[in-house]
Amino acid sequence: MTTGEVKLIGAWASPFVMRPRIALNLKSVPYEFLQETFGSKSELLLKSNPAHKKIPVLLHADKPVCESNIIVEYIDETWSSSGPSVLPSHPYDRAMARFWAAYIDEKWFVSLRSFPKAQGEEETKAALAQLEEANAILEKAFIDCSKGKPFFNGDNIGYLDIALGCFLGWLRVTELTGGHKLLDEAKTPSLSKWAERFCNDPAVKPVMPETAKLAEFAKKIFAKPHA
Ligand SMILES: N[C@@H](CCC(=O)N[C@@H](CS)C(=O)NCC(=O)O)C(=O)O
Repeated sequence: MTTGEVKLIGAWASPFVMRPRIALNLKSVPYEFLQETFGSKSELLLKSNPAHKKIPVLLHADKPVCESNIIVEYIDETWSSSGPSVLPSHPYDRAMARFWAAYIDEKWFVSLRSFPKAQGEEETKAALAQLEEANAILEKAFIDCSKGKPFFNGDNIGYLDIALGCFLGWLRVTELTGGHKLLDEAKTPSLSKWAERFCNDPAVKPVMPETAKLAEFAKKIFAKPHA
């Protein structure tokens, strides 16, 4: 195992921060969790990620690595001999995992985020339809990638499981506050069962926020004018 002190700049409620936390758990890498305070940015964060000024940032022997999916890849490569592989071993499967991870951030998450912003019946219906379409696309991606196994990555959770699963806490909060089922077992049965398995994984459970706690936090941050 590569030595060097590992620190993670982040925040408990951030889905993007969950990604490296899960990867570090999978690889059994101990780390110091440096939590940012909501609404302000520490000097260390600004210095470590001057391009985006966003969390997460991994500090490995004081060298920063930014962008959650890039950090997950870095963790997989750096601690390659420890724990299961996070990225698939075949180049085609790796390309597919990266493709779908980009789809999740650029399309699926954008649809999820637009749901609470929708105003009135028409907009809510349109947002719901958009998210349902993205869910159906991911249901098919799950069937293709998992090849009958429990996770996108096969027998163990991996890159794509982490890329999507990190949003499940916020998805539940959005369901709770919006009063709509957003991951429907009748419409996306494989994805719904996968979500349950993912949340119960020992690498995920300790970092997945409780829905009630996250909902309370959401109330606080979205009540602020510029949240
Ligand atoms: N693409 C980035 C997104 C990171 C991100 O949006 N982080 C949020 C917290 S969940 C953040 O730092 N927001 C502060 C800001 O936008 O200034 C990644 O994957 O790491």
